[in-house]
Amino acid sequence: MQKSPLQAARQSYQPKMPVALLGEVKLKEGAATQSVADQDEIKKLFPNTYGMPVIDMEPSSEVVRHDEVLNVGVILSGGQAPGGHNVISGLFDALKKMNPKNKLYGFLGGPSGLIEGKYQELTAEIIDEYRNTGGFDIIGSGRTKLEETWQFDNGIEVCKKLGINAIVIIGGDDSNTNACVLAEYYLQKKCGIQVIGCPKTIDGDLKNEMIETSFGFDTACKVYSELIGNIQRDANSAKKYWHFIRLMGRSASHIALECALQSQPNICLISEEVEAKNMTLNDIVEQIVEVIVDRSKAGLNFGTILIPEGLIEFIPAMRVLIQELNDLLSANDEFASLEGDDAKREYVKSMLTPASCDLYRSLPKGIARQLTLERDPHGNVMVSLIETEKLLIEMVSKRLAQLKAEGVYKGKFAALNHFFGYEGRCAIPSNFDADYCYSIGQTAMHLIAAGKSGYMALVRNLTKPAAEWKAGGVPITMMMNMEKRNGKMKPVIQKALVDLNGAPFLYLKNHRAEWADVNTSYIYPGPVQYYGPTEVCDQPTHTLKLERGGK
Ligand code: FBP
Repeated sequence: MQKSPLQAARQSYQPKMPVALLGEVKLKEGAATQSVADQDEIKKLFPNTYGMPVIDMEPSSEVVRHDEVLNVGVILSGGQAPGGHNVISGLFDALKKMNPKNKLYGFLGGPSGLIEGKYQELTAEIIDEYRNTGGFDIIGSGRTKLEETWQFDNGIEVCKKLGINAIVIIGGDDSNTNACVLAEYYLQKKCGIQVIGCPKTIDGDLKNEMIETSFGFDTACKVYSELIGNIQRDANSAKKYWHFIRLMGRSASHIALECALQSQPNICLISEEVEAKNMTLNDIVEQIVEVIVDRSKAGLNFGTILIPEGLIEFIPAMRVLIQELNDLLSANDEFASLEGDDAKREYVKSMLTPASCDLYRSLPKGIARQLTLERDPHGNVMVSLIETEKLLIEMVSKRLAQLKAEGVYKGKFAALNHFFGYEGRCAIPSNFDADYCYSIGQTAMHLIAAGKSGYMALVRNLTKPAAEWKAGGVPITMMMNMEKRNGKMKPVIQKALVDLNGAPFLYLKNHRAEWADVNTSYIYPGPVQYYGPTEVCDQPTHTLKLERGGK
């Protein structure tokens, strides 16, 4: 593989690790745990993995021999996130250090690789090619949902054939839910296959009292913030466009919020606030228009607006519509068999409640169609395909034309739309993500060596230097609750949305009037830096720092 000078240099970067993982490790178990909600149901569904203790890892002076050969299978699941390759290299290094005869197998193309027996042994030569690189291309990823008994049983057969003792699933909330279901089944079957999860997702919504952040969020937000900063500098130079920038992140607005903290745009919408204030689409438009009109009075016909990709789901009336569409479209062969957009539109209109039907009809046809696109295998609306930024431009533009006719607005409105998502998901991991992921991989291996299953590898204390990070394990059942998916109640890991009482949102709330103002407050973060002073290269996100009491 040909490499750029930076790629070549990154290959020899040695990730920093918590002191506890540098030598021999001993595990310390805490008190029994319980799920975050719906304790009775979760306990009933997970009799073997419910209530397990949180685990802390500590340095040990006792040398442990690992004579027994351990084979591990690893799966990358869901959307790409910078650092996945480092989780695998951390896992590989710890596995080989324990016993060079141990083997690591990568299941190809996500969870389906396990079910279909598609795998590749990951050798030192392969791993070395991928150290500190972005992407999931070492083995590929996929979104197959592991939920059927035949899938689990196929997995047992494949693992038996390869002598695999443990599977590591690197994924987001849905994939780690899969990991837990699989762990439970394998314990119940007493088949001797452990399952460990690792917290991945750029969305930043896999976090809770134990998991401080998911990996990939740091790098992705830094990449988007660089781009937003560049756009802001262009806007401030040319002074002629309003930039409507939609940011990935699914339901949660963590990415938009973090990018706002890094770049200080004129407006940043937060879906969770929209819902809490029961705002309509028109309320959102009015909020944007107010800032545009005010700035135009000072001759400033330009600015930046950040829009979380999940916004539409948080507008209460829209949420009802989406819920109705989810229920209507799940496994609906009649809808699937209809030919052409018009027939589908008529069918949908005939099945919705009157209020949802009115709303559906009021939407531009393109957006209405995007709302009925196929859900992902976990039942989620694919919000990355809904062009909310274009919808807002259209509505804002109409409203400004009205205000112009009334003589209230005298400015000039020209808008450009952007969507940042795929640009950041496979970036070369920041030092933070490179270090964090490598440590997660090592931690996962220590959990396996200790015979644990149904745990997520845990690395915390992340605003401190890496040497002071703490490693351990958290039972996945501890993060679970019951939610409606594809029309049925299912046990799933509870997603973390933006906390409107949390320090990151309060920081935005306290500063946004100033950022919208005519005095430019833009920050231009510039590109991710890998080599140089710690304060430039090794900083965690503003979200993490604010949540942990600093900034
Ligand atoms: P994960 O939850 O799998 O990490 O998803 C990350 C994500 O990038 C979301 O932000 C986005 O909505 C989605 O994946 C896009 O999915 P796809 O890659 O299938 O287009």
